[in-house]
Amino acid sequence: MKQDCILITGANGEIGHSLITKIYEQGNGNIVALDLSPLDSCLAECCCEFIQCNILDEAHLVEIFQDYHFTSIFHLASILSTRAEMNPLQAQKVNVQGTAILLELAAQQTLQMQYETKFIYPSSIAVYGFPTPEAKQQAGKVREDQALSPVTMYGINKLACENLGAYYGAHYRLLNEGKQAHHIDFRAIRFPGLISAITVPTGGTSDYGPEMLHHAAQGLPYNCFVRPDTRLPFMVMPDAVKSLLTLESAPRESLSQLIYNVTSFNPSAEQLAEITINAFPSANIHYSIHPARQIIVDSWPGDIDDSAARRDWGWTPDFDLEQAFQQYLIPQIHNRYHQGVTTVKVQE
Ligand code: AKB
Repeated sequence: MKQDCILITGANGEIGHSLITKIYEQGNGNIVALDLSPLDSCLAECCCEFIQCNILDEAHLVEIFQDYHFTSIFHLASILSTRAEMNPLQAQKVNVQGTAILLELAAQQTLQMQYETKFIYPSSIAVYGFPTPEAKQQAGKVREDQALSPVTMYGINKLACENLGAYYGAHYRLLNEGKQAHHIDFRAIRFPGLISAITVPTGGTSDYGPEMLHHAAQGLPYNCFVRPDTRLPFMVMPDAVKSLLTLESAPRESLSQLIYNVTSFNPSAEQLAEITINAFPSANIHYSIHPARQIIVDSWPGDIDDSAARRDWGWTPDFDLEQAFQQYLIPQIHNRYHQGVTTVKVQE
């Protein structure tokens, strides 16, 4: 009899850190964590097994699925937007091929166990694409079905994986009889930029938000790579984890779609700098615009409409802009650096 477990890929990444900790705190230690690099020591006690594995190593993944029955899969492993532009082909392999392999294994498992495996997928605002800052400005809050013309490899990959997930959820092996039995329960969230007190991202393009704050807290100067008026939706990590777990536990009948926007607040880079300087008055923030990264954020929406998530599964963030900084980010970041705790720099 196989053990029932939750599978988390990309376990060492930003979302992985907080998601694993939260699931463990809720009393579930049956987590199988997967990552390319060795698991961060602080996460080891939260998992029943850590497996160092490349998401493209299909044979290894098949073996893993032989040992466990995964009730839910949180597929977090991916190469973020800035890094993906540096090696688009590799990004396409990891982001799309890696997801396709995992979806296929989830479908096979569903067939064997006669239990619809839940596949929870973090997508991104990168699936949207506006040709100019003016078009972005005019669009206002963007719904899930609007402006789906991404300009980055990462955005294209995320959109492709949403479609793959929808395929495995509803149409997989159209020509097979009894195809119903193969279908997985695919659910995706389009995340805005994420800010954590515990980890600092690398390889993304919304990274200027968290980088600015963490640099200031450590007394380091920061050169923001986007214009002061640049606006993106953001969310703090506890709300990101809350959204994943709430969507995972929502009854299937209440979900009218497979892919949902979620958001909390959408400050300009200048507003983020002001809040940071108020919290850390010696902060030394300047602007040194990176033209290509500016094009990427200019193509992403300034705000997104998350009313479908609010309606269907009761989504509501715990932190607005003020609460995010005053109740979570500033106190926790301040304490961590004062106690000499090193913040974990993660790839994605
Ligand atoms: C990135 O900047 O690539 C990510 C994202 C917005 O998905 N943080």
